[in-house]
Amino acid sequence: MTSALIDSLRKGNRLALSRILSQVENGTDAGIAALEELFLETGTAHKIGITGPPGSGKSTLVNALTRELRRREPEKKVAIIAVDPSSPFTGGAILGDRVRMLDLQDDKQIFIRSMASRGALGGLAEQTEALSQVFDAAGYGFILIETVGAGQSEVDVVNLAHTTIVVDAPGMGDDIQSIKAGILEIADILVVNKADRPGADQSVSYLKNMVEMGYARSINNRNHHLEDFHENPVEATPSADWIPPVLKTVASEYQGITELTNAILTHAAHLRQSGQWHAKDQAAIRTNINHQLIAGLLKDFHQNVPAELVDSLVEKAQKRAISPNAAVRDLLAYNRNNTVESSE
Ligand SMILES: Nc1nc2c(ncn2[C@@H]2O[C@H](COP(=O)(O)OP(=O)(O)O)[C@@H](O)[C@H]2O)c(=O)[nH]1
Ligand SMILES: [Mg+2]
Repeated sequence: MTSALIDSLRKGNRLALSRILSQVENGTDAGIAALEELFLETGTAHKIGITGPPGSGKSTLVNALTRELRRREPEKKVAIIAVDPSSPFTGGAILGDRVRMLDLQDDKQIFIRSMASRGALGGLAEQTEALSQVFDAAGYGFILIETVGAGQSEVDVVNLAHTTIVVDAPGMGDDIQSIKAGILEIADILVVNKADRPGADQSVSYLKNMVEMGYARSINNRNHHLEDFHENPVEATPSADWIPPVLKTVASEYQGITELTNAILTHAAHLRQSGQWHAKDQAAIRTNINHQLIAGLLKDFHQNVPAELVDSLVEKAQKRAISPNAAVRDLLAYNRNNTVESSE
């Protein structure tokens, strides 16, 4: 049954796609099986993360960008994943998003999916990555991921993207302070949206300064590691050879969208030429495997080691009779000596 569903997805059936996305999101057996099969057909989509403070205009920008990407590369389908962990609405999207996204709904080569839950696949990043893989296998050439730039989980989400766009707007509270330093560092493209508002030019120069400072820093780091840079060009090439452009947009008026699209497509070409596309893909896969490995090892561990033993060592450590470090050593030794042999 699932296999028929997967075939429908391959043929472009939107209902099948929607059902598989739900299965994957809910972590059902069918969803996990589908993902295993579909992963082998992934690797072509350009994943683009859009992050920034609430109200900076991310959804409006995604809307405009989607239209422009469809116009520029009509053979490519566009998927939008709206990640909003704080949204109380089932399905994630706030009403404003839904309304604005309406003008995209006539185009059957565009698919919008909201995600509010952390779901069965662990963190938000894992969940987003799993949905991206389904879209990728379903032949979506661009996957736009909108997330509120609030914390580590959002950084994790956009780290899985090939291109990260950080959006800010002038006059938002303490202005640029609203962008967290950690978020700035992961930006491939910076956008000052709402450029129709006063203060846009100051925001642009501030961000340009930040970029220059960051660029100088990474150049220093690169010289520091010149040896491994030579030994392993792909792994060690920092993105220092890409200077994040700072662009102005008025998303609600479709202004600056052509330039932003140019920057996105140029960044993709840069990633491919420099070998970083390959490196990013590999890093994302490694992260994915590591996460699953940790979960699997822990599960094995708890099957091998009685909970009472763990409890008794916790108590000993609490009495300061042993250190946590010694407790772990004992537990790992027990696990090693009592591992149930897998039948070959
Ligand atoms: N003046 C102005 N308003 C904008 C612009 N872009 C978006 N908006 C408005 O800003 C509000 C928040 O936009 P939204 O896309 O929902 O922001 P998000 O929370 O970052 O997704 C909405 O009322 C938009 O219509 C812009 O370039 N200029
Ligand atoms: Mg939004």
